[in-house]
Amino acid sequence: MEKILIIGACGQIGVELSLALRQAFGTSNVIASDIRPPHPLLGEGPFMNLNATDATALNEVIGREQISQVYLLAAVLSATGEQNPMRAWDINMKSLLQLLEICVHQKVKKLYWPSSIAVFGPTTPHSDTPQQTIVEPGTVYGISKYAGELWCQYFHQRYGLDVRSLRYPGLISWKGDPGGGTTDYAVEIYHDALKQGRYTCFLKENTYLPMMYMEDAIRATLELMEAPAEKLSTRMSYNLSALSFSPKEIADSIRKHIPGFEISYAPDFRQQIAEGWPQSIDDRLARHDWGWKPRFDLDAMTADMLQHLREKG
Ligand code: AKB
Repeated sequence: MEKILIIGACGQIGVELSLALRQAFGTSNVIASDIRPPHPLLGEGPFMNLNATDATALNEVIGREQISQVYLLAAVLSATGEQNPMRAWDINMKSLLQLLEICVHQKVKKLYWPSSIAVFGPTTPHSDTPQQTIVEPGTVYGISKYAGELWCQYFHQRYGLDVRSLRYPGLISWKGDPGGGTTDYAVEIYHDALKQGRYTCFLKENTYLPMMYMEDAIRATLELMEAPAEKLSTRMSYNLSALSFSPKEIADSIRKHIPGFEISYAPDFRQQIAEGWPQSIDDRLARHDWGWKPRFDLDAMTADMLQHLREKG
């Protein structure tokens, strides 16, 4: 029987991943944790307040609860990270490095840690970015993610730790709220379209970025974690792809449901971050190794987002 700990369960990925893991493994076997109070959608399942950088508390919980799988989702994202780079580095790296050691020491069976397209930078080929290519990240978030990937690979090679990882593109969801990312516009736009019929975007209209609907991202995570270890040919992080669109294209997609929707553009510091990232991703390795295939295209995602946000009110 698996016993699972999710660290950072109240964030954009954490909420939905917690619900999916509870469905798959049983509510009582999945402990959600966060430094924040429990998210309302997490309901009645086990929850504890945990600081991702508190090694003593993590070690104690993992030992006491006999945790077999850990998902570390707590992180400072790209835009917030640039406001205070040292804090972002400290939180992102400390939480991972301490946990890698604890997982080895406590014989945790599997560790999941997300990476991001932010590992790539301005010198990376921008279109169909390969799994292995020039990697010179331009944000502290990207630097911490790339360093983290290398540490994950090191712990796998040196200690045999079964650590798995995905390079998420921008994630779009209606349940959990995004926080501090450069791709967050693609969530805000749906909220503002419904509430105000207009949106001011902090990126330019033709800024293409890789994106993915959360339902696909959660399925990818569960599929990677269930894949037989011998199928995984990298212990860095897998490129993962679904969509690539610009603010103008998402606005056009929204207009199919809200004809009068208006978008204007007021690019800020996040434009430079976005311009350093890939526009589309080559994820053939993930498709080959563990059968990854996305389901949502832009219009299917828009229809689903607007329907759920309308129902939510
Ligand atoms: C961000 O924009 O920082 C994140 C990411 C792409 O990892 N959504």
